[in-house]
Amino acid sequence: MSSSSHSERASLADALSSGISAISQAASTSELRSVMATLTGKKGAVAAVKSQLGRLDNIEERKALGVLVNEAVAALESAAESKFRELKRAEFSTQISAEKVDMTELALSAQASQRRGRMHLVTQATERLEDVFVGLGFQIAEGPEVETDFYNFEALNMPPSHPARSMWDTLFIESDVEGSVVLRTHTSPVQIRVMQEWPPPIYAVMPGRVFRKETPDATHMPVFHQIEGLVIDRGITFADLAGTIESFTKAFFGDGFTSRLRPSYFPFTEPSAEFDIRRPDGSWIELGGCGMVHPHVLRAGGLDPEEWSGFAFGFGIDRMAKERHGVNDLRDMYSDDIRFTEQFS
Ligand code: FA5
Repeated sequence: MSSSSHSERASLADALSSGISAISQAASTSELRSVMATLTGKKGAVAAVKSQLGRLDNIEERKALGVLVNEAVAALESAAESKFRELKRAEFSTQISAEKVDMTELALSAQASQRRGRMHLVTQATERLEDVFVGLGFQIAEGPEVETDFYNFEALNMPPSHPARSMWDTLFIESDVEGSVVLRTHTSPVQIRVMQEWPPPIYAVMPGRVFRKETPDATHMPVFHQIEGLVIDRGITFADLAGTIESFTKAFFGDGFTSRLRPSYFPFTEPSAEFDIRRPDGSWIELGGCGMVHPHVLRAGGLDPEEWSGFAFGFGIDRMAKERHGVNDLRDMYSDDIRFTEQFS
């Protein structure tokens, strides 16, 4: 072995040991990358040894040193690889703990910053009404809010130009045939839809939103809610209607309340009545209309009036909620102020 080969081997051994120690001291993956770039780069210690290779005259020595250089590079790379894995694992767990979310803290801060919502009085009343009627053996049905003139008026025994149509201040929807599509003014059109779809006997209630061209005041809203009731069976009489309304009054308002029916007029019922309830203090309030289903309406629903008879009713849910909770003004229920709703849940 020549002296020059000896010194190359020595500097290669130095380069290897100082490289291994630099690798083991790297504190992060990025530091390791720059250590490796220096060690194995063009100006690095390994490259310096490599550049000496050409100067060796003895071809055998050159080969042998070449093998040593390759081994040194492989040793550096494998040391770097295992160090890289070690550093990566450490960095990953640091990152995980930095990003860890404390769910208890999150829940507490959500509780502090968010207030719980409350169900609207009308929703509460509707759900309670449904419960009461389901308890009395009724099923629940729904119909569309945008209705045709046929269902809202005509099928309810109000042909075009019938004066009773003016009982409801109607909001019309633009349509091909002027006046043929309306925002339903009451839930009574659902009576027809149910009769057309369900085979009798029918015991159904139909809650929903209705629309009228009205100026809001303490007892009127342009958008409000009704619940329609329909009973169709054989041999149904006015006494069944009165009995049902009385049972409902007690179940919904309480035992201290009672009901009465006053003669009235609706084109779709005959006879017709207004339904009032008496508060425990003796005062009366009007809640809705009712009556025996008119034969024309039974026919429009596809039923034979000789075989089937029935009664129907329609109450204002907003007014019932107002009454049940002692609210003075319907408009307060639509103020969207949580402090108002919170008082009633
Ligand atoms: C009707 O709408 C009939 N369809 C009721 C009916 C059904 C009669 C079945 C016979 C058989 P009326 O227009 O009176 O009737 O309204 C019924 C109830 O809705 C009223 O008694 C009242 O409680 C409520 N109501 C009416 N207008 C308003 C309004 N603008 N704001 C809030 N509630 C209202």
